[in-house]
Amino acid sequence: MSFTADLFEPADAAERIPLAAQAVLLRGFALPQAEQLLRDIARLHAQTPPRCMQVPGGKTMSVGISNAGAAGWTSDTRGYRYTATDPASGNPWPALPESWKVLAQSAAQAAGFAGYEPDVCLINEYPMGARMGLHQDRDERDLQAPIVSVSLGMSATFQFGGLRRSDPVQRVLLHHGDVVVWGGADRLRYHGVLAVRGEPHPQTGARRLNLTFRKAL
Ligand code: MD3
Ligand code: FE
Repeated sequence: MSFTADLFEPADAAERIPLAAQAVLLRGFALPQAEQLLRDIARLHAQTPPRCMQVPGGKTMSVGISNAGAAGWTSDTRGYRYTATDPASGNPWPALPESWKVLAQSAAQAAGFAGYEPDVCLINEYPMGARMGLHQDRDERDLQAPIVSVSLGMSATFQFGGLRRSDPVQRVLLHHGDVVVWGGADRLRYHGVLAVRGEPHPQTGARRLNLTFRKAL
């Protein structure tokens, strides 16, 4: 390949790191949009602030969750569900910004999933020390459609295992601007995030933010 061809390589041909048969890490894929995404998140958080939700066991999550889209993921002591409004305020969740949908669709396309139509985006906020225990995402109606995850701010160690909680886990460090796409059988892998630690990030301070796009309805 010539020198000029290298310089003008399309961004989505950048770094593709396979994690599993149908899961791929697109290193830095969202970097060009990162500052705009952070401005959008601040605007959405002003309408529906992130909240540490209770879970059926009675514990409270350390991750603050908000949502954008036609529905949002919520939890309380009675269980998990998607709701059209934020139970804390009664307000509808803000619309999924069109530019976010385009980003999720182009990442899905780059990972080999054509025709992706996400309708929901969870906005997870991890203050320093927050973590997410191993779990499966199975509250969505369509478990075939991929999940697209965008990491922003502080880096974190992502953990993914197999289809059983007891399966061995692999660890991968996710950085600002990284995108991961999970589809097919890999969509139901157990996964989680280790406690966020280290230096604050210049653009988010002592926080990590994560967007997960789903086709939930
Ligand atoms: C692998 N969020 O919101 S995103 C979640 O970084 C969640 O906030 C994590 O797990 C976060 O449910 C991880 C990456 C991710 C999302 C969904 C998956 C990985 C996945 C579904 C199946 C397998
Ligand atoms: Fe998850």
